[in-house]
Amino acid sequence: MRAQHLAAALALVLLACGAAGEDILIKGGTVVNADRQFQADVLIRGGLIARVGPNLQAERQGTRTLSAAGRLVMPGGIDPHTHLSMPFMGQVTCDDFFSGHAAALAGGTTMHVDFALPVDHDLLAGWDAWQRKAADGVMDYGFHMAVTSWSDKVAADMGTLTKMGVNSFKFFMAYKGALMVNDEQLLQALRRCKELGAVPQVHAENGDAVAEGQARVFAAGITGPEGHALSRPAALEGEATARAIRLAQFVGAPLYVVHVMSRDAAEEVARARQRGQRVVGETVASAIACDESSMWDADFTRAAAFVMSPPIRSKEHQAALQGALAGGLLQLVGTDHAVFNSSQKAAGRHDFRIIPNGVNGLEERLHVVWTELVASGKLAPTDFVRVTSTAAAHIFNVYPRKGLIAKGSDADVIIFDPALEHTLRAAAHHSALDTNIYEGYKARGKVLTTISRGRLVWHEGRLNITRGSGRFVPTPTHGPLYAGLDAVPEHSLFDVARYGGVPVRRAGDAPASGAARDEL
Ligand code: URQ
Ligand code: ZN
Ligand code: ZN
Repeated sequence: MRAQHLAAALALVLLACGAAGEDILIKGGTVVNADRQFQADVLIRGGLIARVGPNLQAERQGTRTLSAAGRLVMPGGIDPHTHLSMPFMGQVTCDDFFSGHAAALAGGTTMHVDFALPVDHDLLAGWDAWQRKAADGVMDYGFHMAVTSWSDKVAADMGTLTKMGVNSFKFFMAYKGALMVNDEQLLQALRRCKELGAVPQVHAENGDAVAEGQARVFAAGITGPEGHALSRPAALEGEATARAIRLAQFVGAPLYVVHVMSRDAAEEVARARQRGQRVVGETVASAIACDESSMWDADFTRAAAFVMSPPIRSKEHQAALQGALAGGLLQLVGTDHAVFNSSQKAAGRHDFRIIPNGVNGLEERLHVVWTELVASGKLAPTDFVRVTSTAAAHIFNVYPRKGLIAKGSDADVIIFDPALEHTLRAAAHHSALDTNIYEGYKARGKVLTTISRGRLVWHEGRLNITRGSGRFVPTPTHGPLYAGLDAVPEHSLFDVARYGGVPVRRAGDAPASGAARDEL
């Protein structure tokens, strides 16, 4: 449904039911949290979950009772990785906070964390710009901030932003000449994140090698979307992931690797976790459900729709990522929803290097993850909730307010029919995008009802949303990734104690205290 049609159609139902007025009672379902599933009813009041238990009765006049018999009642999805109204590669992603949220809610996602970009490398100007963009929103959202340069002001502004409710900062190791930072800047930024108790996130691809790969592939006369896949091999993602992980180890900071698209990167995350390093691996829906062959499609529009970075990989990588998720080596699934419509993508009709990078997924994520991983028996429903909601709530420190069906949590709840089959189509989606990389995808399991902050916003195939009813959710620093981390001695990597300690005392050396050593 095109944006103007969406706005017109939805405007009609605006105001239908905005604030969380009436009580909602969900009867007869199976509640699924990340730790267990159980038969229970759920009573919702004033935007919060008031009761969870057997045989609950309506307590007030006008209570809306919904049957969930034979269905699952789960926490609303949390998408940790989106780009709404983002200026990038000379274009602006065509989903704004209104259409993006509409898509999310129709797909059972009730909160997302969007990447704010600095304006002219100014983080606070970026924050202001993103707050303005979000004014059109209709659901809960948080912000990560990207850091694309380094200076004392950037370091200071990171501190300021943590006081305003941002606890995560992203660093691009690719997009040379645009967003990319070098290792020296990355080290400074990692150290600053540690000081602030903030989550450092990396886009891990070797930007210098990618630039060379692009030049070589284009020079070889390969100008189409398939060139995008060829020019950014998985080894360049593996290398940068390993490098970022080791630099985080050197600084003693946790690390969050966004959009893990390959076995190479997943193995680096797994290896770090195996040696006890606090590294989180986030993959995305397109990586576990799509494969690179689509970029070889003879239809440019279809092929270009799949162009994102790091690239969608082969079926082998897809299987490895599904296995890593099922085995707990990767912790959560986002979307990296960054949509450019076919005319925007056509800017790169004869040069894959300028096709704006990004794919859709906000509305499809839960359906795709359920179909690929739960319906196939690779993942239990409780783990589904963990990788699509609870893990993000934990990592970004908003649990148990978010990511849980329990008394006192925000009433972000979905009713899900695990067996209902349906086909994903652009014609039926709520994004402003005119294509859909999941066109024709046969999904198992469907979100029938979405409740956002106690408001019935998606039900029986209809959206009931109010423009401007979105809400910023601050994400406080010093979340679980930092719990107990201060017990690790500051200079743990510089093993100053070995061989009798340092500095070594030699004849003629001036007497010195250990103070400098302790600054290491
Ligand atoms: O790199 C990202 O995460 C942004 C720029 C979205 N685009 C993409 O291709 N991943
Ligand atoms: Zn990225
Ligand atoms: Zn992204």
